[in-house]
Amino acid sequence: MTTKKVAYCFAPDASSYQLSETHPMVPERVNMTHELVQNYRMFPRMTIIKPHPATEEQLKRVHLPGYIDYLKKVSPIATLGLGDLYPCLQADDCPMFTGVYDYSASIVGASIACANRINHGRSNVCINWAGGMHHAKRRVASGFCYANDIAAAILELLMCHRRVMYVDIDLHHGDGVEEYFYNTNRVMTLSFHRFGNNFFPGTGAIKNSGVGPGKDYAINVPLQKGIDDDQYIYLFKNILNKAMERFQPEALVMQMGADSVVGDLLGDFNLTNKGHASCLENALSYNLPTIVLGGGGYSVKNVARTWTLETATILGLELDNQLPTNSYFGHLPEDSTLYIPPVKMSNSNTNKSIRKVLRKVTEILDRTEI
Ligand code: ZL4
Ligand code: CA
Ligand code: ZN
Repeated sequence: MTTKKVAYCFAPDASSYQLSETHPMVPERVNMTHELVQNYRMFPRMTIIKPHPATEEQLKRVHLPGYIDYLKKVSPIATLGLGDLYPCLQADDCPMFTGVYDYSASIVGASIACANRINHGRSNVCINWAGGMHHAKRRVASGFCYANDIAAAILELLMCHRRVMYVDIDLHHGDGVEEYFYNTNRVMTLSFHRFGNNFFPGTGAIKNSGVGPGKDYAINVPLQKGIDDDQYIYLFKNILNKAMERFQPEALVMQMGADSVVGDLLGDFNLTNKGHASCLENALSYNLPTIVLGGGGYSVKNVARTWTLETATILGLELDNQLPTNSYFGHLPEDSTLYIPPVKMSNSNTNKSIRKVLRKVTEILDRTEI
């Protein structure tokens, strides 16, 4: 593998907030990742960037002005976990909290900074682990996401790139990003997700594949609980390969939500962090300018393990399974290692159902034209 010029965007302010005392989304997981990446001695191998928060004007490119004005107005006075009565914010999932505007602006600012590095050719790969807020919509917060940093970064990339590929391996459907680009053929969205039985957000059926000029440019891969590394990687490689062949993108955005890894508090996949990282490795092998973003992930130590491993994957490094000394992990044996093994659990995906999904998705991609 040729070594890539890698930039690592880190906005300390994005990870210092709490959505509520008991919310499963814990921004601190990005600090945990940061410390592991540092203690594995990866910082000297990348350009470390401290991004600026997005401006109001930048936020309003992807959101309704009134929604951004509201976030800004309520932000300083909102109490932790209270004041979630506004219809733009969906109660328990997206509570109003002190600093919600600054939190959102710093995440979006970091993803835009990644896009700018790519646009100027200063980096081949740019990382923002605080990013990946794929559910946020133009006029509403959804699923723990207040501002859509991904749409903002893609818009920025579109200024310098004819076609942008978006790949989302978060456990959940990337509905927000899909919606922004549903009717354009300049962005292909490809999401792998848990689907069915009203699993959040409920969208992402194979047949919903875009409209107008965007028809056959929104690709959805619905999966069931218990999917293992072999099945997931098989689908990922085959579908991405076909999508790349048909779409010929000039830039790539990866949403690396770690709630698709085994043991997640809100998830029930059986994907190891090595399996998750091998999807990234495969995507990077296309040698496109790439933005790598975070996303979901609710068993926080596993999130830090996964994104640390993936930072190393981007750098082409092999990491020791023994975690370096750090302030978050204790000394128990199960707390001291990097790699997350699979568990014994029922798998509702059969090899037959996996082949069927591949066949149906391939039928759509066979119609995609550039
Ligand atoms: C919680 O414990 O399925 C929120 C959310 C807050 C703290 C205390 C309040 C308890 C699980 C989830 C009541 C919680 C009720 N607290 C939440 C339809 C729902 C309405 C809200 O990874 N209730 C909504 C959103 C999903 C729904 C997933 C994934 C984001 C991403 C990218 C977003 N919403 C049912 C749930 C808790 C909570 C415990 C929760 N919410 C689990 N799944 C959801 O894709 C970042
Ligand atoms: Ca997904
Ligand atoms: Zn998720």
